[in-house]
Amino acid sequence: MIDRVCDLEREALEALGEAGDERSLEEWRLRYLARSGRLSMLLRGLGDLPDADRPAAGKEANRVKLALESAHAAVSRRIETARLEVATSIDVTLPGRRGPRGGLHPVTRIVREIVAVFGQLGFRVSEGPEVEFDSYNFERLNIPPDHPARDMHDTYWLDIPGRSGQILLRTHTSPNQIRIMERQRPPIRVVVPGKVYRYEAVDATHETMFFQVEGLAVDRGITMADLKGTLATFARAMFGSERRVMFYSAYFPFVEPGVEVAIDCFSCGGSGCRTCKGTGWIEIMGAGMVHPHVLRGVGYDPDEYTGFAFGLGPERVAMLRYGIPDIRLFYSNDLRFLRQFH
Ligand code: 2NM
Repeated sequence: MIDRVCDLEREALEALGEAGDERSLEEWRLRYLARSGRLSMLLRGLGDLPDADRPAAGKEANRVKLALESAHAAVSRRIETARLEVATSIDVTLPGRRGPRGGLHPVTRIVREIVAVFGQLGFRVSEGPEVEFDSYNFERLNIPPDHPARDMHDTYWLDIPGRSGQILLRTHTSPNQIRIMERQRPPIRVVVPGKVYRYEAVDATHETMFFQVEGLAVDRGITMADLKGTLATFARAMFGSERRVMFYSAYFPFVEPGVEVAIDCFSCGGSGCRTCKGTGWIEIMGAGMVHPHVLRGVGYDPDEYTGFAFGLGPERVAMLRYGIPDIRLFYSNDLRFLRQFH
């Protein structure tokens, strides 16, 4: 028995030399010293010894137990001291590592820039709900249920019991212009940025969610000349003070007359290139004089008040300005793309 206890002591002390950290030290303790460890197992055999041998064996076992315990304590202190030395050797006065810094999305930047330009021209900003009534999105914008213009807006309808075909994701921000006109009397000068939704096939120039910035000015005596002056000023602020601006006839149900606005190509100066598809002109927005039906619908007398409205796509502006070939890049969350605009 005494030999076996001494053998165990030798083995345990040798194994302890290998314990270099808290975890291996604890493994050592469980193996040799714990209640179910090797030493306890040996001591359980004491009772089977002849009476004469028991005291000496017990004494030896106790000595080994104390020796292992104090060896354990010594190694434990050594490990703890080493750990503290590492901790206190950290120079807390060193500058910290910087975390990655975020940046504004390119579309957010363009939206803010557009809004800022109109802000300088006296326009306020308003944001409205993305979930809308059919009446605000279509009917009150002079787009009745059977109107062919509804085909231009493939709509996401919300599936709400008892309200089928009434609630949708707005296909343009214009319903908010209706809300604004309903709430207040002219003079109105407002720009409305926000997300819009269209249920359509996604490709390089079409997404199902994208942004619009629309705007509206209503007052006594507003004419097409105000529209032209305001939008030409905007176009030159966004694309260069030397831009030529062209207005040509176009159809939108909520305006009459309606126009499209183009600038001479800032890439080739008008001689024709990829950016302007060889035409020398780049279409940047739609606009028009607010339709009398729309004005009457919000309680304005079209003989007293007139107004112009416009709309443009910030993704398209960003694509033109930065030469981005595919609208899907904006919404794919690829940091290699997005980081270029920080
Ligand atoms: C466009 C083009 C032309 C427009 C009209 C209105 C409202 F509500 F006043 F009637 N809001 N926006 C409008 C007019 C939008 O986007 C291409």
